[in-house]
Amino acid sequence: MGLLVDGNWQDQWYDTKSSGGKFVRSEASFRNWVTADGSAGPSGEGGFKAESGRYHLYVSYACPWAHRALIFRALIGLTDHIGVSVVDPDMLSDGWELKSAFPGATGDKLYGATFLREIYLKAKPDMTGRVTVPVLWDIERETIVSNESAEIIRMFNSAFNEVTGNHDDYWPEHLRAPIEPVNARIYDTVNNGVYKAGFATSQEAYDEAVHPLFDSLDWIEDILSRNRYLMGDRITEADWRLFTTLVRFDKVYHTHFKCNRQRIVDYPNLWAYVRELYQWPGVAETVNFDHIVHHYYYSHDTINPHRIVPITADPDFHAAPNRERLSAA
Ligand SMILES: N[C@@H](CCC(=O)N[C@@H](CS)C(=O)NCC(=O)O)C(=O)O
Repeated sequence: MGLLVDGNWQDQWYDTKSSGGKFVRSEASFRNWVTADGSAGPSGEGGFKAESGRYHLYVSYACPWAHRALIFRALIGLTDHIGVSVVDPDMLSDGWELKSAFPGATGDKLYGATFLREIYLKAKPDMTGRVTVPVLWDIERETIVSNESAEIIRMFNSAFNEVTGNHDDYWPEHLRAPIEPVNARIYDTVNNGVYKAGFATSQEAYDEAVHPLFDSLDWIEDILSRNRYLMGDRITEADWRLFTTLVRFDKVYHTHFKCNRQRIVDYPNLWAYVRELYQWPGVAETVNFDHIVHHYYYSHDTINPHRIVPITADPDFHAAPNRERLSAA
């Protein structure tokens, strides 16, 4: 695990000393947007027009942020238009590696690179920052469009409509304002909350993360006892953003990150909702539990120094969710 400093790799773990034992996630470095006509998006520069075959995704099946991008690629029908390279599940002293020995890992399909940092350095030779997945790569300009999953899924949601002919909308105009506070709470206390609990190096930092996490799961359980989806009858990006954390929860976060007040299977509505989303067409193919389990337990030796990859429970994600009753007729 490490990061790039002026284009050079430095092997170091997250610094929690300067933050009282708290894990603080860095901002993503590349924030351009693919748009239908190539005009600039809400941040970064223009020149990234939506075209079939022009873009490539670098992902880890283990990573919940990269998983969002894989899900949107599947939902929007982008699989024939945007290729994918899957990194090796283990993230060790060289960071993400593009090896293909682990089943499901593909190596680098574009350049045959060994490490993901080579892709970052191709985009920015003097790069300073973390080498994270997902990465949306522009094959034409040979640069990174974006490494921020929240923005990649919004590009996928609408920029490629003319390319795919798919107009499904998971960020509809009338829900954009009310989605924001839901996304913000879930990001802070759930998606990132599990990491803050897991990577905490002081009791205070752990307590500060784990209680809000379970308060939020209780809050979501209550919403889902009345609503089929977070925003009501309609599935939105808020649900997919939540799903990638929930689907990993019982196998990884519960044990490895000490988020163990309850499991997701202990919440009737959350558990049925995760199954419904898992069974959504195209989604199960984006979930690879071997990568998920191996990555976390093996990569984080600060938390699991002997790198023992445990057996994990096997909840039945294929059981019927029976949530139709919550939809308005
Ligand atoms: N803000 C980013 C976060 C991505 C992220 O932190 N990915 C993790 C994997 S789950 C990573 O690549 N970490 C490597 C590192 O921090 O060095 C996003 O949502 O796209």
